[in-house]
Amino acid sequence: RRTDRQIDSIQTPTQKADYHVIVIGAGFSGINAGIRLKQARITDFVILERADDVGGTWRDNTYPGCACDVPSVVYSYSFAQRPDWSRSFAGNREIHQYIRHCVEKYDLMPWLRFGANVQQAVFDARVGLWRLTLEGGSQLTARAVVSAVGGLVNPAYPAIPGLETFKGQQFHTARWRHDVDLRNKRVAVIGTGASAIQVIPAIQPTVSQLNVFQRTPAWVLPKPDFTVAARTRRLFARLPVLQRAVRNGIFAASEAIFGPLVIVDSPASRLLERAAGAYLKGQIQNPALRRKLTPAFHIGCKRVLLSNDYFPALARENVDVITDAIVRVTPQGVVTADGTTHEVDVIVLATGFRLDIGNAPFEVRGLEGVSLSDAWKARGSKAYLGMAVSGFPNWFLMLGPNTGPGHTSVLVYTESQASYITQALKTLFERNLRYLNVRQCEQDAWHDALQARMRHTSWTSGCRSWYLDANGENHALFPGLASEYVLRAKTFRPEKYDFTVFAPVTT
Ligand code: N01
Repeated sequence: RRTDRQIDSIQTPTQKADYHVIVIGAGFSGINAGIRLKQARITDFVILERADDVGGTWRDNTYPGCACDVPSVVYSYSFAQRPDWSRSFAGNREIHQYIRHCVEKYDLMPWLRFGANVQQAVFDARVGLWRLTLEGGSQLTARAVVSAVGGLVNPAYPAIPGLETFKGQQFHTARWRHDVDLRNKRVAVIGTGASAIQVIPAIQPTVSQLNVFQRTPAWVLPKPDFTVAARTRRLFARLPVLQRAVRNGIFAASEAIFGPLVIVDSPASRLLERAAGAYLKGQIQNPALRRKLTPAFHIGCKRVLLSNDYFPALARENVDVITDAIVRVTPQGVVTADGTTHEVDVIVLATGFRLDIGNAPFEVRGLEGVSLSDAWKARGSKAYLGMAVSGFPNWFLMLGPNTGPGHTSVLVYTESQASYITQALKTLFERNLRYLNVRQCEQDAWHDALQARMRHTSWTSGCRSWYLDANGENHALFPGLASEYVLRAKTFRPEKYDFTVFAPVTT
């Protein structure tokens, strides 16, 4: 048995063309997959990243105030705890640094290929190989692909008439323009979701006027965010078991407190709704503003937001919360349904992302040339355990359909998936199979059971959110506790798959 040090010393040239495994994406999921593959001694792999750095969403989102709304000890790999988080809820820079630190710690750099933008992936069933084409024309092959491309990557730009005619600066929160000086500017923020509630308090003291365009108010709860004392950090460094206990405690609490939010109108969710209502009342004294900020849907239907400084920022004199619908944008500003033109210098689009759960932003063709997008358009986004799609052998998704968390850390899911996929790949290679193709009946049974449960969840209880597709179906989140998912995906069960062994190739 080789030691970790020996495994780490195996170097893989990233410029070669043929691999056992190609991982696409170097965010939290892809890096997790890389670490697991090395630990399983599957070293003939590469992680392709279209950008020039690791970090995924934590590389791309750099807006002022950007931080995680999940506690740092849970929003980090369970196997790579960092004892010295500066805050209980880390900011984006610290999380990005953490991902880079993990790349160093697990010596993944030699396995990373940057600027590698996949354009197409086609399965060649005859030889059991995925053939990938990169931007620029390079061709790569792999026996298996782990698609870790992320779900909330591509900004959603609103279709507001005249937006392009605006003469000031405009940009999306996920593409923050740090060269635009907001000091003493009149700024419009469109949207009041998780990104907006972090940006608004961060820029409010700087700008002269802030117009917040709110279409739907969100339920907000206080965030137990604090600086971690140096003494606590030293204690965690000396006693990792203590930090693990804290982590497990927070995870269990999030399952217990927020998990019942999954079930529509449960006693626990009614209690939380009352707590959020009381919090709003305590924070906003002005009754008219409070009315504007009171949601008209059950808590949990949209993401519950955590913030200590959002409501106080909205109550400041230089902030207006505008609830009249936006009808168009002119060169001068934003026009609302009441006929007012709100003149501004800068428009910040905090309008969220185009959900691409599990679907790669490039063409994927499986058995008989079927395209993944077409298959999902025709039959809905289905994947067994959110990872394996029938007809797309040896193609594994991370954070695929219905494996997003509604209430806890997404990393609980990615860790579980990295482990499952590694088990599947070991089976593939050790038995020298041509391919593993999940059985259609298993995929359908998994999907149908989840969708049946989905009907009783808060997410389908009558609000608009990015969780729902055009048909009102939720293919984004897992309708249960994270611990249930972890249990279900714990062991790779070959009987769920059709095996195809290598047969002599006839020409
Ligand atoms: O995006 P959102 P987000 N006119 O879709 C409004 C993760 N995240 O970037 O609610 C006017 O939630 C839209 O209005 P409505 C997290 O998973 C995590 O804020 O649809 N308004 C809404 O208010 C989160 O859930 C962290 O009526 C328009 C807002 O824009 C996900 O990312 C931090 C509009 C979009 O809200 C997305 O969050 C940040 C239009 N045409 C984000 N179009 C963490 O801390 C949209 N809106 C981990």
